[in-house]
Amino acid sequence: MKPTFAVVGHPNKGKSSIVATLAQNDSIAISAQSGTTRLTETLTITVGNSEYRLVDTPGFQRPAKVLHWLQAHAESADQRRAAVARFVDDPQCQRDFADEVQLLRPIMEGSAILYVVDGSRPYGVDYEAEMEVLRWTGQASIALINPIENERYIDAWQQALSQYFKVVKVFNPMQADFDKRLSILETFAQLKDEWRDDINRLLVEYKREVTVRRERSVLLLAEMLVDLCSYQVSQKTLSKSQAKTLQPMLEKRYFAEMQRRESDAHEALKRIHAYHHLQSEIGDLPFEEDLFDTEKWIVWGLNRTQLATAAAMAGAAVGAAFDVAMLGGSLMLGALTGGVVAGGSAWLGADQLAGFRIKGLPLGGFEARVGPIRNRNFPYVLLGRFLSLEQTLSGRTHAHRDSIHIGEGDLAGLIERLTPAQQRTLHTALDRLRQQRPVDTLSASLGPLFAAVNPRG
Ligand SMILES: Nc1nc2c(ncn2[C@@H]2O[C@H](COP(=O)(O)OP(=O)(O)OP(=O)(O)O)[C@@H](O)[C@H]2O)c(=O)[nH]1
Ligand SMILES: [Mg+2]
Repeated sequence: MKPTFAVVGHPNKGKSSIVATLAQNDSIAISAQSGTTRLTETLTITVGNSEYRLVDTPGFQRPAKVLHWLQAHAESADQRRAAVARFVDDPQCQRDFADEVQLLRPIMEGSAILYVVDGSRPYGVDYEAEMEVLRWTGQASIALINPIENERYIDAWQQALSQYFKVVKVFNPMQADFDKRLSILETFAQLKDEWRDDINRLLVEYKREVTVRRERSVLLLAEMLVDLCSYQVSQKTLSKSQAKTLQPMLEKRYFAEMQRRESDAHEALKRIHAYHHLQSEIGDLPFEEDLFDTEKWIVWGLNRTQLATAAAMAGAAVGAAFDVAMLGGSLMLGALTGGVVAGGSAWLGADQLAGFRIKGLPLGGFEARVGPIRNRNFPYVLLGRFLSLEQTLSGRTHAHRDSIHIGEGDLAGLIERLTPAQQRTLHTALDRLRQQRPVDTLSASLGPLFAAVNPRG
């Protein structure tokens, strides 16, 4: 049998939340309503070439009565496991104690027990009946204290639980980061000797998966940047005036398509992080409100000073706006004062944001064209928005059911965490993208940013 763990306990104590977090599965039913899980559900968690199973179960409803039934069917300790087996198979019990039958069956079939309690509520004797019932199964077990609201009663719980369970751990499914999830799995490896190798292999696979996910995310971001920085729409017309009238329509199409492509990339990033139901909301790419007001872009991208530094590091066309020599050895973003950079929107490329052009065609007729955006900040805006989502996703567990707002990140702060050489590579790559020049170091230059967002993966 593969390693299998049944998560059991009182109703509404975060059993399903723990399953969702460990399985990285955001489709498991979780709610504030007690009795949300009514039927046992077995999830197979595949990581690389390894797998294990988690069983989500309904909570104990009437443990004292169940214990009473069991006591009436076992005279001595050697008969206890058989009594639980009878209980699970008994049609009358299946009717009277549907939840307990559901939760005990997988345990009788070989699942180890993860017993969950709430560390923010006091311990009480009424828990003893369910712990006793679990003990009667004779199955390997550990206890998890979930500090739902606070950690006030953790000590009392630890005292009580250690009477029944060899291992007692605190585990908060809403906050568990990668390391915490891994350390819980390590604990599972102690439960049964026969599962140890499987679980150790799983731990290795988990670490490998982090690398794979990161590579996929970097590639996705690189593809989106190339796509959106080079995107253009065009239409042929017979006359020049006809081409002119097309401008608003083409721009609308252009911006809508850019928005859609960016959103597709964000959805793909969610899927890489194993989110399939997560709703997110982000401000539109600030295109249409006021095309010349690139100040709005600074929310996600860089401010003018930071852009100037970036341009200087990339060895870009800086002469018109300021003297490279003034930058001296300062490589850090924000080292300049805003006043250094004159030039304004022309330098930023803001005055031809959408780049509408009409071109005469060699064989007659005209072509109206919108795009690509040549604004210096544009790739940074896309980058900042994508990394902001990455940051939100990697700092979250699959036990949350609320939607997310992709807020302004701190792109400049992230870039500052890179080495000067990495910064230079990044700025050079993004500047080349903006200029429609080929970049073969794009993925390599983006990778370090993901490490800056999340050093542990
Ligand atoms: N703040 C906080 N809320 C939690 C935590 N764990 C669970 N919850 C919330 O507690 C409620 C119950 O969580 P579930 O995971 O559905 O609990 P359950 O034990 O599976 O409940 P049943 O299926 O009804 O037995 C949900 O509203 C969760 O969001 C936690 O660690 N912190
Ligand atoms: Mg549940």
